[in-house]
Amino acid sequence: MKLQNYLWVSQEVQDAIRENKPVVALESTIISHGMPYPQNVETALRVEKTVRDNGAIPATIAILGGKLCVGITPEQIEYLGKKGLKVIKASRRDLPVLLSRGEDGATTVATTMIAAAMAGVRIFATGGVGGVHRGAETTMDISADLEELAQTDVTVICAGAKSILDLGLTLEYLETKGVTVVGYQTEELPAFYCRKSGFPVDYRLDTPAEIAAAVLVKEQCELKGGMLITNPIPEEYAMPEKEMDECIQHAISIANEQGIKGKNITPFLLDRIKTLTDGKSLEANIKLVLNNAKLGAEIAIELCKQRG
Ligand code: PSU
Ligand code: MN
Repeated sequence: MKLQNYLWVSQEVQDAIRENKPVVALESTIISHGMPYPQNVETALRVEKTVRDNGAIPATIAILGGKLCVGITPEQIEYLGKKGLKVIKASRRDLPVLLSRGEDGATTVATTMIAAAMAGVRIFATGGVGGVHRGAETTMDISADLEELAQTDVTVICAGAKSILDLGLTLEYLETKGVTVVGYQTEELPAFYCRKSGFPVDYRLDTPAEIAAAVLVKEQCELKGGMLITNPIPEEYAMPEKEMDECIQHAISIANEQGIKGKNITPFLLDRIKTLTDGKSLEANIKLVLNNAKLGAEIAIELCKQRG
């Protein structure tokens, strides 16, 4: 199959998939564009360790030399982290040209899902997913992550969506596309830095086993598309809602003034929010990613058990 020309899967991940062992996919845009160096590399390695400590195998995904690589090395993580914003942030539309030219790219949620699905990895943990941006009724800025959730069979564990997005419209979009939004031990969609958003999720599920059971049904019925598991940031690391709202508003107005658009908007806002919160948002971001990695491992383990 020609696909093999464009897909590379580490031996460890290949063996795990064949033997029905738990694997958790991890993205690389969060490394290159989501956090500054060196915290980005430290976090990516800690996330991998968290997955392992909880009994699963991590598979960090990136595009290197024109291949979708599933299960990259710590050296490759360091390379992407150091290069930072100079790496191309690669969503679905970037794949044809990057792969044909043999280039590198950091995978977003969308492209990480694509590569994970190609490799047979069904569980993916990250920080936040893209969504419908505020003002999308005029800008049409809707992340390709949502379309990917509509069509690619990978379950994504995240801490909800940041209120740099229009959370209500994001939920409506997901509903239209048939994507189940689960709250892990919560009825309310978490808002990334904060545990609450005021918007209800579709279903509250309280254990990794219940989540795995739902994932398994999707697999067995061959229902296409992903599922979104939203996991609130641990109480002790959550940021005050009012302060966050103000920061986000402020960051968005700076972005508008400077005319930041398209794929640059999310990295720009993350960086601004970090400055406006004195680095506290970065600390919260790291903690919630680690928390998601743990839940991802637990769900992956349950899924393997239930597959039998
Ligand atoms: N949200 C975050 N951190 C991130 C991203 C989103 O808190 O790093 C990244 C993810 O890789 C996500 C992408 O898939 O941004 C969405 O970008 P866009 O809205 O341009 O599709
Ligand atoms: Mn966008």
